[in-house]
Amino acid sequence: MSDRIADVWGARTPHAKDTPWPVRVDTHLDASVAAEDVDRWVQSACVLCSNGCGCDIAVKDGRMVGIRGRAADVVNHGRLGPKGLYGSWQWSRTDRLTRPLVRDGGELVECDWDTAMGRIVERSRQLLATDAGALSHAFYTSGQLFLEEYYTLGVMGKAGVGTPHMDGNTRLCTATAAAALKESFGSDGQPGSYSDIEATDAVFLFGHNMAETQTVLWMRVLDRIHGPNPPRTVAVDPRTTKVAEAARATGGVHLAPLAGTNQALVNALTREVVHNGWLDEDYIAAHTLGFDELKAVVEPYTPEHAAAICQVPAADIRRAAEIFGTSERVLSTVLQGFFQSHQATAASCGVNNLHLLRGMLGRPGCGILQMNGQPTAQNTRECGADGDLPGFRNWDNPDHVRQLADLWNVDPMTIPHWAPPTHSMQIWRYCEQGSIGLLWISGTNPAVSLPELPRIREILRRDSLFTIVQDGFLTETARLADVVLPAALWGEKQGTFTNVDRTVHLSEQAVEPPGDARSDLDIWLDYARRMDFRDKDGAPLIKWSNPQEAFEAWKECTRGRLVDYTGLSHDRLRGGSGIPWPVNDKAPEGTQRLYADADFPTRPEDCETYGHDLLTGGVLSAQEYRARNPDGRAFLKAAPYVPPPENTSEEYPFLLTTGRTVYHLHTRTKTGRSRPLRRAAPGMWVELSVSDAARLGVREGDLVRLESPRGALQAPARIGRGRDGVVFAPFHYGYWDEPGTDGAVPGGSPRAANELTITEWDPVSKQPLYKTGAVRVTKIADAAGPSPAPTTTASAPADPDSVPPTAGGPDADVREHPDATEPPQPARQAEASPEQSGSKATTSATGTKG
Ligand SMILES: Nc1nc2c(c(=O)[nH]1)N[C@H]1C(S)=C(S)[C@@H](COP(=O)(O)OP(=O)(O)OC[C@H]3O[C@@H](n4cnc5c(=O)[nH]c(N)nc54)[C@H](O)[C@@H]3O)O[C@H]1N2
Ligand SMILES: Nc1nc2c(c(=O)[nH]1)N[C@H]1C(S)=C(S)[C@@H](COP(=O)(O)OP(=O)(O)OC[C@H]3O[C@@H](n4cnc5c(=O)[nH]c(N)nc54)[C@H](O)[C@@H]3O)O[C@H]1N2
Ligand code: SF4
Ligand SMILES: [Mo]
Repeated sequence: MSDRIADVWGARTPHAKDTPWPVRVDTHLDASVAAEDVDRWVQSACVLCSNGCGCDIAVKDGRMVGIRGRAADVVNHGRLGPKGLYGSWQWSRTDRLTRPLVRDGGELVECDWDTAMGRIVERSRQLLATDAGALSHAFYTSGQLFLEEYYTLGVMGKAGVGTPHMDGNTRLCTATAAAALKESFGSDGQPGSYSDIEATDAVFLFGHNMAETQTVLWMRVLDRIHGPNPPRTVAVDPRTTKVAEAARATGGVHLAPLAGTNQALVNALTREVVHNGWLDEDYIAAHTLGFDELKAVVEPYTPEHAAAICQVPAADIRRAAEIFGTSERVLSTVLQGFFQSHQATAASCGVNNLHLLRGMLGRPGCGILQMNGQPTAQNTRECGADGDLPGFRNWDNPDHVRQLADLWNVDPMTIPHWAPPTHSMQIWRYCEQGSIGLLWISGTNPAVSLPELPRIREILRRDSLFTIVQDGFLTETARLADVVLPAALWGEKQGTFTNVDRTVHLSEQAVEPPGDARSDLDIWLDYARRMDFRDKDGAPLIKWSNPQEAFEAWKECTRGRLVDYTGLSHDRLRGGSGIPWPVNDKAPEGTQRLYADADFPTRPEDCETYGHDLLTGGVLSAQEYRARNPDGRAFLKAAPYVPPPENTSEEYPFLLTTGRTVYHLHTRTKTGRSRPLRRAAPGMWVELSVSDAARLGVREGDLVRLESPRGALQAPARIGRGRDGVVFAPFHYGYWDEPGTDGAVPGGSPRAANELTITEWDPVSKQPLYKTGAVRVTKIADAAGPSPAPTTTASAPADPDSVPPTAGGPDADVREHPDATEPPQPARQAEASPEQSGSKATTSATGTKG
C-alpha cells in the first residue's frame, strides 16, 4: 500500500523514448470496504481537473465507496492522483443540499421544486416582458458540468431566452487557451496529444505547475525523465515548483520571471530562435502568415533587454532558446502563469509562434497543449455555454448563424449575434449597474473565485439582482442567493466530457442523488418546459429529454466542423478507452493530433474568429480578414511587452501572485470534505521568499497581513522557495468552514486570496489577472507553529528541517499494481456489466489511436 498524500506521484514506471507508457492501476477504497465486497464498478472519468483520467467508481449498498484507474484508458493508463483518489466521492455523504431553498423574509427556507421553479419562472417572465427583454437575463456556468448540460443551456439561452449574456467560469480558467488557438490557427481545438510525452526531446512548461495541477500527466513526464534518454525540461515559473526542480535535474532551465513579464520573455525566446536560424523556412513560407511583422516586433528583445524586465539571467534565456531551437521535438504546455495575466493571449500565441517557426506541429513529440484547467471546460467552449456559438462557429459570420438557426428551426434573428457575446467580467458589471436583473449561476462559486470579493459580495447582495444558484452544497455564493437548487453531482448523473487533448469520456450514473437533488440537465429541461420555449413551427425548442438524446442532438451540431463528434455515441464510449475528437467517417477511431497536414481552419468560411489586435483587443473585420487571404495558413501574431496595469509602489512593494496546491480543488467544496486532503492542507497560508521574509522580520508560521488597494487578508507565512519580490497565496480558502463567519462574510479575519485581486482582464481573451497585483506585507503576530502549507510541493519550506513533512493517515492507503491485473472481482459483477471484463479494452493504450 502507498500513501499518496506523502508520495503524490506514486512509484515510477520508467521507460525509454518512443516506447509505450506502462500501465499502473491505482485503487483506493473506503477503509471500511474490502475489494471483494464491492457490488459494482461503474465506468467514469475523474472531474477534478482537465486531465480527464479514466476511472471506475466502486459502489456498495447504493453508495460510492472507492475508485480505481482504468488500465485501458489512453489518458492515464490506470493511474490516479491524490484528488482523484481522495476527493472524488468522499464528499457524497456529507452536508449536501437535498431540497430547493427560496429566500423568505430574508432567510433561505426549504421548499419543493414547484415552489422554487415557480419563483424562477415568474421572475423570468416578468423581466422578459420589460423593455430590457432578454438582456435582463444572464447565465454564469461552469467548467465542471457535462457536455449534454452545456449544449442544452446553450440552445435554451440563445434560441429560447435569446440573451448574449452567457459565460462560464471558464472565462477565469481557459478563455486564453481558446483565444490563443483561435488567433493562431483559426479555431479552438488542441493541436497536440498527451502521447507526445512519449516521443519528445524537450518539454517546456509555461506558467504551468503540472506536478500539482495535472498530477497524472506529470507522472507521465516523470516516467520519461526517469527512463533512458529523458527529455530536458524548461520551467517558466516564479516559484521553485517540482517542475522547476525537474528542469534543473534534466539539464534544462528554470526561468523565474517577475510575475507579469511573460511577454518580454517570450519575445526574447522568439528573437533568439530567429537570430540563430533555428527555423523551418519551408514550413514558414508554405503554412504561415506574418513572419516579417513578428521578426520586427521581437527585434528589440535581446536576452539582456528581457533579462532586465523579467529579472532573470540573460544566459538562462539564451540556454532555454537553444533547447527549444535545437531539440528535434519539443512539447509545450501553457497554463495559468500565462493565461491569468495582462498579456495572456499575446504570450500564449507566442508559444504557438515558436512551434510554427520550427514546423513543430502535428507530429509525434511536437505538441502544443494550451491547457484547460477544469475537467469539462472544453465542452463549455464547444457547446457555446461560454457565449461563443456552438461547434466553434463564428458569431460574426452570418452563414454560421444560419446553420444554427436551421438546426434549431428558429429565426436567425433570435440568436444573439449583433455584437460579441458578453464575457463574464462584463456580465458582473451589468449586474452591478442594474441592467441585468436575473443571474443564474451553475457549478461555480464566484463569492470565492472571482477577483475583488468585497465587490462581488456587494453585487450578490443587491435587491435589484435575482440570483439562482445551482450547486451540490450550500456554498458562500449559495448563501447569498434568492433561490438555491440542489444539484446532482458526478456519479449521480450521466454524461460525457472532453479533456485537454480532446479525449471524450462517458461518465455513468453510479448512485442516486441525495434527497430531491436533480441533474443540471433535468433542471434546465424543466425550466425550458415551464417557459414553453418553441421553435418556428410551434414544436418544443428542446427536443430531447435525457443525456443520450442530448448527445445525439449535439452530434448534428458538430457535423462538418473541426469539433466533429458524429462518429461517437454514448455506447461507443462504453468499455475501453476515451476517444479523441474529431471522430467521423474519415477518422472512425478518433484523431490523436490536429494539423498533421498543416492545413489550418483559417479560411473565412471556416474560422471561428476574424481575429484581434493582440495588444489592444481591437476586433478585426471580415473585410480585413479576407484581405489577408489566409487560405489554410496559420497566423504568426506578435505584440510588444507592456507592464501590468498594477505595478509595485512604495505603498505596495510586493507583487502578489495566486494559484493552487495539489491537495485542493478551487474553493474546496469537494476536497475540503475529504479527510486526507483536508488534513494535508488544512488552512490558508502565504509564501514569502527567504530574503523578503528576513527583511520583514517574518519567520515560519508568523501571522502576516497582506493588503492591496482592494482588501486585506491574514494568514501564517511559509518561508518558501519563490523568487524575491513575489508573494504567493493559494486561492482555495473561502469561508464555508470558517468558524465565526456566516459562510460568505469574514467574521474577524478575512483569508480569501481574492479579497486582494484586481478587476482587470486580458484585452483579447477577457481572462482576469489573478497572477499580478501589488500588495504590502506586515507582520501581525509571532508563530504558534509552522504554517499549514504542505511540504511535498512548491510550498515546501526553504529550510526542509523547519517543518514536519506532510503525510496521510491510515485512511490514505492506495493500492498501486504494476500491470492491468485487476483486484479480485465478485462473480456477479462480471455478469452485470460485460464491458468491465475488458472485451473492448486494449492495454497498450498508446497504440489504439496511433
Ligand atoms: N490540485 C489542483 N489541481 C488543479 C486545480 C486545483 O484547484 N487544484 N484546478 C484545475 C484548474 S481549473 C486549473 S485552471 C489548473 C491550473 O493549473 P496551473 O496553471 O498549473 O496552476 P496555478 O497554480 O494557478 O498556476 C501555475 C503557476 O503559475 C505560476 N505563476 C504565477 N505568476 C506567474 C507569471 O507571471 N508568470 C509565469 N510564467 N508563471 C507564473 C505560479 O507560481 C504557479 O506555480 O489546475 C487544474 N488542476
Ligand atoms: N485568486 C485566484 N482566483 C482564481 C484562480 C486563481 O488562480 N487565483 N483560478 C480561477 C480558475 S482557473 C477557476 S477554474 C476558478 C474556479 O472557481 P469556481 O468554479 O468558483 O470553483 P469551484 O470550487 O470549482 O466551484 C465549482 C462549484 O460547482 C459545484 N459543482 C460541482 N459539480 C457540479 C455539478 O455537476 N452541478 C452543479 N450544479 N454544481 C456542481 C461545486 O460544489 C462548487 O461549488 O477560480 C478562478 N479563481
Ligand atoms: S490528474 Fe486530474 S483527472 Fe486525473 S486523477 Fe488527478 S484530478 Fe483526477
Ligand atoms: Mo481553471
